Amino acid sequence: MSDSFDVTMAAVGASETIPAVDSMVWVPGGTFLMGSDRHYPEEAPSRPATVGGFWIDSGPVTNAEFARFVRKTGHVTAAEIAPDPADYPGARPDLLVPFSAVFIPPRRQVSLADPHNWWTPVEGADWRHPQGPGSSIRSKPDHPVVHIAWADAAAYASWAGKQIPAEAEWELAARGGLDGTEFAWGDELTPGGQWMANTWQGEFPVSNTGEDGYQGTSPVGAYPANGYGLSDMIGNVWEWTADWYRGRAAMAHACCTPAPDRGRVASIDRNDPARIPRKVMKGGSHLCAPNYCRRYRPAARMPQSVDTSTSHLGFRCIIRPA
Ligand SMILES: [Ca+2]
Ligand SMILES: [Cu+2]
Repeated sequence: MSDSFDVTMAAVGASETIPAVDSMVWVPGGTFLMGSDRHYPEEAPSRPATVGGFWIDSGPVTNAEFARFVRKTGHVTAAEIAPDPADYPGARPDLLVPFSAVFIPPRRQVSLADPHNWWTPVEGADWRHPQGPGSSIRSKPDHPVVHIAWADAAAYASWAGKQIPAEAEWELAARGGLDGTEFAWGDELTPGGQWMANTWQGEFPVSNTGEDGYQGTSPVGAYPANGYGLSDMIGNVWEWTADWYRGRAAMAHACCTPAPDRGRVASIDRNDPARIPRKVMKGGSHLCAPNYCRRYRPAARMPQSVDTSTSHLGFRCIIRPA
């Protein structure tokens, strides 16, 4: 991608701060069919959307890339900071500690109606300790960074001279040039029996067979790239987009997400959590399972509170031409 490299440099003019800029890919703009009428209500209606062309990271930001950002800037992520009581009226003080939401599989089958059955707020879980204290990313430099709240993704993007994609940009990129198909690679989940993305096989949330090769996150690029040469748009980790979530109030059912947001966890009354605005996240994750959450598709979308970080949510960046 040598020409995108050159133009990218001209567009931002700060080459030494851009990690892995040569791994960005040009996505031609155009009009495409966004959303789907065949799945969950929050994806409907399908409608034409038009976006301009842009460069996009060929994969989600990895642990190694995020580590470089933290080394250079001293950035401290939201998951490492105790929530400010002023932001969470009615919160129990003992719950206002640094934490992040970790997927912990229940030992027995549980009600699928309550995501608290598998999302656990873990004190000390953060991007360096994805499963909590004692865990590490030492063997995962090429895995997508996780436990990233909106502000962390935005800070990284701004440091890199990039932006977080709008939902329409993200979805156009994910479709890889295939307009109107179910998946990023066509209309079959496993063409020729091949797994095309890191999702969940088995009965969520108890049995994770790892038939696709990975039970948790996977190295970026472990699965075939889409038609634009983009890796892991689908599965592995959800990705932040810049759009505020405006959808129907009720979704089809709770998915593998939303993870409990900080306000909801900390609030004494779970029905009256702190009102934290929500952004759209896209792509599904390694937790999306056919029996529960078929969100391993470009059209799929979920709201996520901006203050919330989880073990299956990361991000990638774009650059819009000047
Ligand atoms: Ca998997
Ligand atoms: Cu899911």
